[in-house]
Amino acid sequence: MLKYITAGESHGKCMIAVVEGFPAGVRLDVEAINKELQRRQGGVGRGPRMGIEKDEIEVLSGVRKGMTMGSPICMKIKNYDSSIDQLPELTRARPGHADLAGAMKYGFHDMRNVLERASARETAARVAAGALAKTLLSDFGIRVLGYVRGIGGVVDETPAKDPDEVQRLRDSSSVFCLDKKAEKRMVERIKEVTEAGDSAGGLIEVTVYGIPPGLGSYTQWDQRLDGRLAAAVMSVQAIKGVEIGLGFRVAEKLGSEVHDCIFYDQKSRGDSPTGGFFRRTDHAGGLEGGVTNGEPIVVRAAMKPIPTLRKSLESVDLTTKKSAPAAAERSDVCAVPAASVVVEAVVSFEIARVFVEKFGGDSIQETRRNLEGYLKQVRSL
Ligand code: EPS
Repeated sequence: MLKYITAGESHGKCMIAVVEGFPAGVRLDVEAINKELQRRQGGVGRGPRMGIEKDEIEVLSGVRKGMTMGSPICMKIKNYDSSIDQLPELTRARPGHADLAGAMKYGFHDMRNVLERASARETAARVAAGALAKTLLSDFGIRVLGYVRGIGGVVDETPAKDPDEVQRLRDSSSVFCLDKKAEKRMVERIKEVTEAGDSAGGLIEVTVYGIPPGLGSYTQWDQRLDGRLAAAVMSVQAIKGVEIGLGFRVAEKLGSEVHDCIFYDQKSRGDSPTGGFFRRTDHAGGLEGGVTNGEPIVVRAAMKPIPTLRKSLESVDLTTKKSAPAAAERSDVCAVPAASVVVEAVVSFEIARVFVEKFGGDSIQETRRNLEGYLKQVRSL
């Protein structure tokens, strides 16, 4: 089974991602992975730390002569700020951060022991694992694109139809959204929030293009792909809500407005991965019964504002038990653009996972053979 774990503290020596069960025979594209890591470091609203770090991977195992061998792939990202042992104690918990909950759980008095691992620095390792998964998916024509839909109440609902266009627009935006006017307003909003000593959250969307039907399963609760994707996305630091397709908007609409009518085109039967079946809308976000239906998967995530505020919130000092303003550490004001790269990465990994579960993943040749046989079966329905 394809899986990954991460290790490393925010100001420790490095971040690590170990990916297990990755097929043999894939060329490991270090440049493509580093490009994703650099994207994660960017976007308006990031704090001074990103000027210190230069995220790039060093591959420690699982690859020979540039090719994966089926063995665990260990990727290391060096931390340039590795001051963990010199940093002062943190005793004034930040509301919204893992500080207090973590201190109660582990019995720590110094909450730095919590924040070092709870920190979103860990997402650098997740992006490395997700970018690796994306190299596998791209071999099968599957594209995963994450972009920003909103920051601090400024919303961008530009349709995301064509993947080339989405990528072009996103990559030319300083906040990774699709509309120039919205970008300007989002940047202004981040500026206002920064001046006010506050922080801002936002909305992220990820679309998976070119996904074959039949991934995931309705036969058991933990095999439903919608649930698996929601868990993967919800596990990203600061994500408080996940939607698939219309998501929460289905609650106020009628059945005739929500469900995607089914059409069939005899002519495209031979070349479409769905054997000629298609939809004109994608309100289901590509998933029905927890199974892909061949339409693009659309996942949305709501990110809360960063808990570290220059204008500190009310809290309590763990040592004195007296009221005290929360600790104000160096931090980002808005990391929604960065989080869009992370959400894209975790969605990519989950899609790659379900893909090799269905088609086999000892080697890429095996995966390809099984996919081709399966698509033949779909076309003969
Ligand atoms: C974070 C606090 C900041 C962010 C960090 C997440 O770090 P520092 O305290 O070192 O300034 O920059 O994010 C990253 C380091 C990163 O790579 O994304 C936190 O407390 O969660």
